[in-house]
Amino acid sequence: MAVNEYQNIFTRVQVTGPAEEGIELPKGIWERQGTPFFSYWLGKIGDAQVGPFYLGTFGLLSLAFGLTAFEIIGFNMWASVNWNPIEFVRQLFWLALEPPAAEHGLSIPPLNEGGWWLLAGFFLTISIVLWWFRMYRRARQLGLGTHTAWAFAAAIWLYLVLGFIRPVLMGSWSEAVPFGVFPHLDWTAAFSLRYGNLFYNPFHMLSIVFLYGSVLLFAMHGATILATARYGAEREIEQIVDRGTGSERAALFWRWTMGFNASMESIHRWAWWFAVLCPLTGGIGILLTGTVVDNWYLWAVKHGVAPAYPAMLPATADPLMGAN
Ligand code: 07D
Repeated sequence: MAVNEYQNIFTRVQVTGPAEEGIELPKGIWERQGTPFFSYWLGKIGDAQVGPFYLGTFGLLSLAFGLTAFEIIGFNMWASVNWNPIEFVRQLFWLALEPPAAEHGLSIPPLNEGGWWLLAGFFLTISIVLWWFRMYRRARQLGLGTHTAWAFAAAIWLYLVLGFIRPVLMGSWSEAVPFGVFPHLDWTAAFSLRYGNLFYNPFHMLSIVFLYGSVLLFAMHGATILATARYGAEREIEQIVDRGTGSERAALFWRWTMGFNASMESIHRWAWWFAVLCPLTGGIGILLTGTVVDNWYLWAVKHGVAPAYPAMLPATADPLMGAN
């Protein structure tokens, strides 16, 4: 094979044959749904076989609750432009379903004053939690470990801190994130400004380390396996114990480049931990904000992380001093 024949960026191999139905399911009320078919273009980025699909009770309920949340959010946004379909599409990215105002605290407000937000959040949370159970149960049913479900749980932790746990600790739903594309970004920027710049929050720092670290590890591992796929290294797991394989060349490449190499097993544990620690540390950072630390910049100055602004201006009198 010429050297450049297997410089694969897109998938070059598509297996065709009878559709694979998967292992037997234990007797239950649900069957796998849908007749499998093959797609050439999906085969370029993944498996060409589409279906069958397992819906199940948790899947069905999760989709139903998720759709309800989606509809509540969508209809509220549409109502906010007087049901004008053109404006709805034109302004879609700017439209929001906002949480209740601060004066409502943690009470249940009227629907149009944040009640819809509370309801949408409630349904969305049920939907996400049901989807978690679906992941867990599908993994168990196939005899897998439950690593995917626990990684998803780490993301759900951050989601719950942002939308539920921290607002409850702060005593107000108004602390939570609005639904909406740009509005949730505005919230993010405003949150950082309100609490003295999130860059100085050490858990935000850690979360970024794991975010960027995940990207780096994914790029290194993906590139390594593509580069050694010509020697069959995508059969990584079988090759863990073998010498003289594609996987061994992959390991040697890194040992020669940086002196140390992950093993074919450990690289996946590196990837899992980096990905999981991103929202885990992030959630801790958000939980501390406003509850334990009110201003991350002043916190950072106090702990010698950031320099204080130099006193450039003459001292000013506080207008409130001596007011009483
Ligand atoms: C958000 C939660 C889990 C999601 C789940 C899915 C649905 C589907 C659909 C109804 C991702 C739920 C499902 C929603 C519903 C329908 C149709 C996971 C999430 C379960 N930051 N920042 C992080 C960087 C700045 C700020 C994390 C970089 C500024 C705030 C991450 C920079 C300001 C928060 C990160 C930067 C600021 C964060 C997110 C650079 C102002 C958070 C990790 C280079 C803009 C969050 C501790 C993640 C956090 C967060 C990166 C800058 C504010 C590491 C690279 C200074 C308020 N920032 N950030 O996995 O955890 O998210 O902070 O400038 O809350 Mg930041």
